[in-house]
Amino acid sequence: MMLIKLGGSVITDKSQYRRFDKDAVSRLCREIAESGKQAVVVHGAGSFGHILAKRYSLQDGYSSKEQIPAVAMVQHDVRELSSMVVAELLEAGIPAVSVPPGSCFVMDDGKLVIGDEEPIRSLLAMGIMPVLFGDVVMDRKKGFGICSGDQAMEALAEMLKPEKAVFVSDIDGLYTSDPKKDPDAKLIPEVTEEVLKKVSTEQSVDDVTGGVAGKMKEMLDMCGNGMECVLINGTIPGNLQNLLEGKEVKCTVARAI
Ligand code: IP8
Repeated sequence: MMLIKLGGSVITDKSQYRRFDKDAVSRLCREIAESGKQAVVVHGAGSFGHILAKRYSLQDGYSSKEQIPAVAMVQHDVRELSSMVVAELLEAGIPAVSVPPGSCFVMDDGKLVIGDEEPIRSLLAMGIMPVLFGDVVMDRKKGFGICSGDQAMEALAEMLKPEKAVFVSDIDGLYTSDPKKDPDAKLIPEVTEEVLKKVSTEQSVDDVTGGVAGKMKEMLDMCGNGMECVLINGTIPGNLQNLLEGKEVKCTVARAI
C-alpha cells in the first residue's frame, strides 16, 4: 500500500487565501486511480490553513481568547478543502472519506495521538480510502496546536506499514541550496541524516510547519522497516503515476541507515 501526501503547495495557491487548484487535484487523483495501487491520501492545508494559523499563532498553542474564533475558522476552512479533495477522488473512481484529525484525535504536546485505530482500519477493510489532512487539533498540554499533514503521515506510516510514503510537492526534491536563489543548486537524489546536516536550511516556504529541510527530517524519522519516503514534484503531469508504478522519476528518496 502507498501512503501519499498531496502538499498544500500543489493543491492550493499558497499566496491567496482559500484558493483551491481543482485542475491539479483532479489530475493527481486520476493518476492515483490509474496506477491501480491501493493508497491512503493525506493532504496539506495550503492557503486554507497556514494564512490564518500564522496570523493567530495557532502553532504555539493557546495564549489568548482572541485565537478561539481562528481555531474554529481554520478547522472550517480545512474541512472545506478536504471535501473538495474527496470530491476529486470520487470523480476519479476512488471511494474516499475525510477523517479530520481535529475531530477524531488529540495531540499530546504537539504529537498526534491516534488512540483508536478502528475507524481507519474499518474504512480500509471496506475498500474505502480514509483521507486525513493538516488540521487544528486539541492538545492535552497546549490547549490546541497545528497537526501538519506530515505528522498524520508519520502516524499512519507507523500504523499501516506502507510500501512507500510519497510526498507530492511543487519542487523536484531536496537541493544542496535554495534553487530559487542559487543557480548552482543540485538535486540530492538520496538523503540520509549525514547528508541533511550539510544542507542549507534556507529552502523554506512561508508556512507554520517548516520547510523542505524540516520535511526531510520528518521523512527520515519515518523511514524504517524497509519503507522509503520519496519527495516528488506533483506539478509535472505523470510524475506521481510513474512513481507509483515503479518507474524512474526525478525525486529525493529518504533512507534511514
Ligand atoms: O499543510 C498544516 O498542515 P500542512 C495545517 O500539512 C494547518 O503543513 C491547519 C495549518
